[in-house]
Amino acid sequence: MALLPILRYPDPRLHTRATPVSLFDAELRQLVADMAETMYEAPGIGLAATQVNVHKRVVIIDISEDRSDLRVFVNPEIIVRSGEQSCEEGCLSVPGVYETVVRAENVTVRAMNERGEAFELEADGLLAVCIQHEIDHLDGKVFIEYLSQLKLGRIKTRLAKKARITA
Ligand code: GNR
Ligand code: NI
Repeated sequence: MALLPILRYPDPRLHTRATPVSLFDAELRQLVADMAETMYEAPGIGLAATQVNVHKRVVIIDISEDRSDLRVFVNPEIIVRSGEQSCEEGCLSVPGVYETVVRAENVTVRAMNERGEAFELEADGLLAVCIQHEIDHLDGKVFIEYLSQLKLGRIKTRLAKKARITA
């Protein structure tokens, strides 16, 4: 197991479009194990491989209170979406920034687990938000890019100042 470094916005590598997984091998299972360790340590409720600079379509999510319900989504695709919800989101790649994003309330996702077995899952609420947030990462999109140009500009300025202090 290993903790992986998490890319921070505005790292341009966060805008990479991840490629589908075709090999369900030991290397993939090691990636999932390392991502889980990294997510739990952060701590976060989701992590996309993009955030640890691996540009494969792999997402993990655990929204349970006691961190006992790890879900793995390889090559995830949203096949049905409906409704609308607003959620204050955060992101391990944009630490300290929390902003409301409007997304679908219900999604049906089709994916595979780390052994290559296909499944479908219907989700709502926070799980649905998280699935959409993570698949966005695989497509190179970070949640703050849904905000107005004005808000995004202010966040960029704030992050640049913080980066100068911590550098
Ligand atoms: O830990 C996380 N919390 C969170 C809260 C609201 C909406 C989405 C998220 S995902 C985030 C972890 C992360 O950055 N995943 O990409
Ligand atoms: Ni994120």
